Amino acid sequence: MVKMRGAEAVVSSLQKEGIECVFGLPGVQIMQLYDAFHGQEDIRLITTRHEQAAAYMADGYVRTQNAPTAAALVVPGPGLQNASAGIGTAFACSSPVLTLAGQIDTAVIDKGFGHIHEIENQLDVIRPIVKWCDQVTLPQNIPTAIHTAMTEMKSGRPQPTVIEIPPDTLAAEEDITLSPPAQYHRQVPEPESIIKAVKLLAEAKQPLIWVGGGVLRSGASQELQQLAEATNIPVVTTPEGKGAIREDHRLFGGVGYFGHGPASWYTPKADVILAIGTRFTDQMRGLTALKPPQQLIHIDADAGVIGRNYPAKIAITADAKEALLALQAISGQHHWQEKWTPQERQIITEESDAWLNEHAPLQRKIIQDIQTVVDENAIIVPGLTNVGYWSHLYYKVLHPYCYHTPSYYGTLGYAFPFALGAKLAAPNQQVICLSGDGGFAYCLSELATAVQHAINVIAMVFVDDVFGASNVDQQIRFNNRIIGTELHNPDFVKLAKAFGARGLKATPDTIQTSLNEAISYNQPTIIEVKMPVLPSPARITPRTA
Ligand SMILES: Cc1ncc(C[n+]2csc(CCOP(=O)(O)OP(=O)(O)O)c2C)c(N)n1
Ligand SMILES: [Mg+2]
Repeated sequence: MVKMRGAEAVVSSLQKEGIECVFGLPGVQIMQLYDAFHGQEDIRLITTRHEQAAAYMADGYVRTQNAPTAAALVVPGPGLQNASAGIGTAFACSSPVLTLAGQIDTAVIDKGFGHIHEIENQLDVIRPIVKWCDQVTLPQNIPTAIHTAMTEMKSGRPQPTVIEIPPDTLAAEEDITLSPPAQYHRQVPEPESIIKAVKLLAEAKQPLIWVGGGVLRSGASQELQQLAEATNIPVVTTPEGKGAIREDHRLFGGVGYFGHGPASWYTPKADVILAIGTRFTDQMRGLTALKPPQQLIHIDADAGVIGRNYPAKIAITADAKEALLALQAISGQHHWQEKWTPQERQIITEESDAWLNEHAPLQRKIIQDIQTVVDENAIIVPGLTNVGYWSHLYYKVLHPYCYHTPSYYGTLGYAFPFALGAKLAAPNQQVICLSGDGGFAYCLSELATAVQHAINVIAMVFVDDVFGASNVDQQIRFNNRIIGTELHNPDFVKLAKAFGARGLKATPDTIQTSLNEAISYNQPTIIEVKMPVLPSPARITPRTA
């Protein structure tokens, strides 16, 4: 037990839990905490220009390291509400981000007196987008609260947590005992269901493994690859699952997105599908969606998502890594000849390639040009922009944690700040975000953060002078009645320079040269790419045969 201020207990607890970086924005109720970061060297404190960016950056850091090593720190009321788009994104993406939120003084919480940043029932505002949240009003309870938050994020499905602490609690000095760091708890599968699953797969005519982001969260890429190799079953992924298996692996089938991509050629042919860490969301519409009599073996850390969008013949609530190890352990009891002939797989590749080429040749060229220039382990953050959607289908991810989406949350504006968090987490890897002119503007003030802390991200900003996805929607569904989707843009190169960053102008034809130049700068850089307005995969009806 040591005498310390509540704020010091927070910082010491974060240090013990392995938090390396806190993204915050100061304000009166959290100044005690800001002060407690003074003079210590274990945790880096980065102040952002908007709380949404603090949450996105923490998420970028956490997902890149695949561990809860970053947190966000915000004032109550508007601060937490500003951060909520980022917390919600982390929730959708099963990302364990801790947010520390301020409160007003303990004596006046929920009284409605009108204190600065006051909001009644603050935790109710974020309850739908956190796994766990709590209020701490006694300094001696701070270590347990942080320990509980970290334990929640290291158990079952990892999702964000929030702790709110009033300023008087942060300021008060008490005898405080720190907690030991939280441990990972991985749920093991029930052996019976694993035996049944392996039998069903072995007897299948054309089995398929369908992989979502849960495999990456569980750190199970190697186990996935080993199971695929042991059973000769091809693997397809969601955009969130990209990188779970090398996309040049002989058993990689491709990605599915809104009923497009090679996965949509595989899935209808499969009779048994082993789905891991995924839940067949809306983005799996069209041919990619399962139909009876296809049989689903569904593995997820969250029992609640199993069978939600398609009934599971075999439901396995377990951590992906544990389940994959268990499947592999008994797979040797069966003989696994290749059920998909090389010719059949070749035809799928050719047909899906031809189909994609017909629908998005320019996007394909841009994405392949990016791929040609960047390192194999470059981190790509595709925003909600046309090239970003198509990169789900075209960009070949070769390593885990090198490709990050906002999943079904579809968070416009997350890409640039997320990329800044990713770069801080992996300073030796190239980090490139793909943003639209609309999306980039959400957090363009973070150019200042990038320059201030030398966070050398390359932001490719695709400029079509419209909120493209919505503009194309008006063209297609509303008979070209364009309203409210056109944008007035700054000169992004001058804008970058105004912040002290670098800027380059490019066209789809000069991507390779511009990107090479940007990489050579090793400074925060915007590449402004002039683009035509193009339809997204979501607006293209999936093929019907
Ligand atoms: C927070 C949020 N607000 C609104 C949307 C709806 N939305 C999705 S894409 C899009 C247009 C994006 O425009 P831009 O960033 O310029 O990319 P483009 O489609 O033009 O390539 C909008 C408004 C969203 N996904 N998220
Ligand atoms: Mg645009």
